[in-house]
Amino acid sequence: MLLRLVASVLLGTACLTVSAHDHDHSQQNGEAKAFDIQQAWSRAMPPSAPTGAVYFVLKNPENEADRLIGVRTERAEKAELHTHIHEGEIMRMQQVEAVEVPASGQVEFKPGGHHVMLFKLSEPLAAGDHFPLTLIFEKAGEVTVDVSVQEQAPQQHGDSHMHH
Ligand SMILES: [Cu+2]
Repeated sequence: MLLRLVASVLLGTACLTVSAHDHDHSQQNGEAKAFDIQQAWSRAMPPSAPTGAVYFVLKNPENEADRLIGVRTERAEKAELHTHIHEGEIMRMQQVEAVEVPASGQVEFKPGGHHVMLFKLSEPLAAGDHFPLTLIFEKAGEVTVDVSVQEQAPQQHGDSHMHH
């Protein structure tokens, strides 16, 4: 079961990489375009939980790779970029310094993969809440998104990988 999850996460990444290159946005102007951050959500947690996780989809409109190098939010004392790595059949979380977003590509932050980890929450993450999260990119600078706290992952268009 665990192996199946790992396999589907890897496949998911491969699919995204391929589909990102299907679109040919031949932009000629040199103006900076805003980073597109979609479906920012955080899983609702019991009031006793000291930590939380935030997920989203990063879409890079530029013909140049960028890197997400930091995060911060008023909702938590500390926010870190995390990913999951597998050691044999075990998956565990690890902090990463940066996450590369390919030129005209996208990176999905989702359960079992990349996520933003929140430590020392100022308030519990209750379903229906919203809070701002600022993402810091090496080239694009800072982008603040509204995170929606919900019980379930948002429905993703065309996502056929279901996890239980
Ligand atoms: Cu984590």
